[in-house]
Amino acid sequence: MLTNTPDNRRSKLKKLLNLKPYISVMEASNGLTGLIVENARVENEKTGYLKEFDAMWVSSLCDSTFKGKPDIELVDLTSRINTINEIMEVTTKPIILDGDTGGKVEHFVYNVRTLERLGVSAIIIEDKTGLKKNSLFGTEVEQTLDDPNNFANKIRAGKQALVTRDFLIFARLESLIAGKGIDDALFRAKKYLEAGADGIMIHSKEKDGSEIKEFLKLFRKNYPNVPVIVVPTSYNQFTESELHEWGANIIIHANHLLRSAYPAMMKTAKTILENGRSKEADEYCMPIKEILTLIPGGK
Ligand code: SPV
Ligand code: MG
Repeated sequence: MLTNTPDNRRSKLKKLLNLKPYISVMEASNGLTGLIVENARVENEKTGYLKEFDAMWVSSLCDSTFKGKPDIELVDLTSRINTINEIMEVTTKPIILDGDTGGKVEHFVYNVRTLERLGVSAIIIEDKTGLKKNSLFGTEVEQTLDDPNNFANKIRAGKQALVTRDFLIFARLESLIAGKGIDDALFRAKKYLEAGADGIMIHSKEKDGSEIKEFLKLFRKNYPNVPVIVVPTSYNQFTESELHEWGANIIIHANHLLRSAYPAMMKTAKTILENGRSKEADEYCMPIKEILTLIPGGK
């Protein structure tokens, strides 16, 4: 039986940030992937230390893609909350929501309170405006940055609307994604932190990680203790501990369950089509007995 209240769950992220040098976060997009993030555990052969994920990332890319929709803020908050509730029903780890641009400030102040009440621990909003396009397109598509003062006001209003001290609002800097450079990102980070952001996320699609490393070096000179999130999808040759040495303390693996599930499912579908039966696909599938008992309580 899960014993978790919204208060209890919400406060877990802040506690973890105080306890651990860095935290490892994994995409969860529905009940089943939530269970994977909740339960996956590996043992270090030398130390015997068990490693598991600390928290869950409810990605806009993955939540949209699992619904067969593009990542353009088309899946509305009601639907995103259904996903969150589905995950919350069966798991206990803290949840960080990808809040896209956060929408209109007049809506944002309501939405943060709804999320806070549900027991979500944090929202990350990005400083873009207009029709949001996924950051990993970089400058291949139009990426318009919001006016820094507008975005700072959104953060300030969001923080003022909250009831508890446990719900965190992170400002996601899209300067590098939009090709505006490190100085622009540093300038904006200062503004957003002054407006009350609890931390920042710095994003990049460059493969060598050098602009992230440089940003963190400069940022940490002035802000040694502010939580900093990175999403090393493009520069995933670096380990969590290396990224932590650079200055990051929340590392999000943003889409890897979706990206591993899709090719596996397509392969099975094509194998059945090619053979007119499912026998040849057996080797790609878990035994039926195992799936029946994967979720306890079904028997
Ligand atoms: C997401 O997972 O939806 C994100 C991260 O926003 S990224 O796709 O890298 O922009
Ligand atoms: Mg997103």
